[in-house]
Amino acid sequence: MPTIPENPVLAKLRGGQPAIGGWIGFASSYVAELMGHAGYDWVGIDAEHCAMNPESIQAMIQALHTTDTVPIVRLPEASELAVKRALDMGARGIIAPMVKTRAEAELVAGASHYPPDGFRSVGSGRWKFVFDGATPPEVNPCILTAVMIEHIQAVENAEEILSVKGLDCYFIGPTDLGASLGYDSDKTAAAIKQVLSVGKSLGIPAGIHVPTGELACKRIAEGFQFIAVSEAGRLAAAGAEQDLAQIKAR
Ligand code: 3PY
Ligand code: MG
Repeated sequence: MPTIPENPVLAKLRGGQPAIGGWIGFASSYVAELMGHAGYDWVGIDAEHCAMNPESIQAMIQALHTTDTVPIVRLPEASELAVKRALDMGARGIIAPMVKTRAEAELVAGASHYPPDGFRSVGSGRWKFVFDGATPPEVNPCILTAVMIEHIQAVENAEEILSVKGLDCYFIGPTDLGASLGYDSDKTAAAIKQVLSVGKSLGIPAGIHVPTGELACKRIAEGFQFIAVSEAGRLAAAGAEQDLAQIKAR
């Protein structure tokens, strides 16, 4: 029997613990390597909003594979092709953006699991290096499948979406959610609370993107587990601004 590497992020989520992610919004295998060595549980490679081609996504996944950090790709869109490509490149999880309906959630869950659990197509890709010797069905429980809740329509359909079999957690996008609510922060906070409560009743781990470590701590206290903090480019800019401010103030 092959030994399938456990997905440590899934182990944490299933054990009720937080799994803290970094986030990278530009193509750089070096930065992926740096973020992995920083010690995050997982790193989100953002293929939705950023200039990334398949080769750069694969190189970032390979760089993360030199560390214990789990590579997770935020897909450009919630489609079967996007799921298949990211997973065949060696990602051990996917985050599907802007899922608003149960049908979309079912598509994502089905596309990320091989038969008999889903309809993921069997290709070779980087399989040998990620799940050496495993059969397709053995791989299924090692893949993290997350849908984003980031539109008021998704909040309204939260129960239907979050009860889809094969989803391991959900990930709230507070910025897009706010945009769908007229940028009203009170309404956005209420919508986040509502999703958290639906998710809790269904027993599915909650995720969210936050700008700072301080806010990550607050969200953990509220019950969130799958948390991405800031973004690598923003962290670099903040460090540069802080240094320059100190020098200018001398
Ligand atoms: C959002 O806040 O809309 C996001 O997509 C965060 O990743
Ligand atoms: Mg978004």
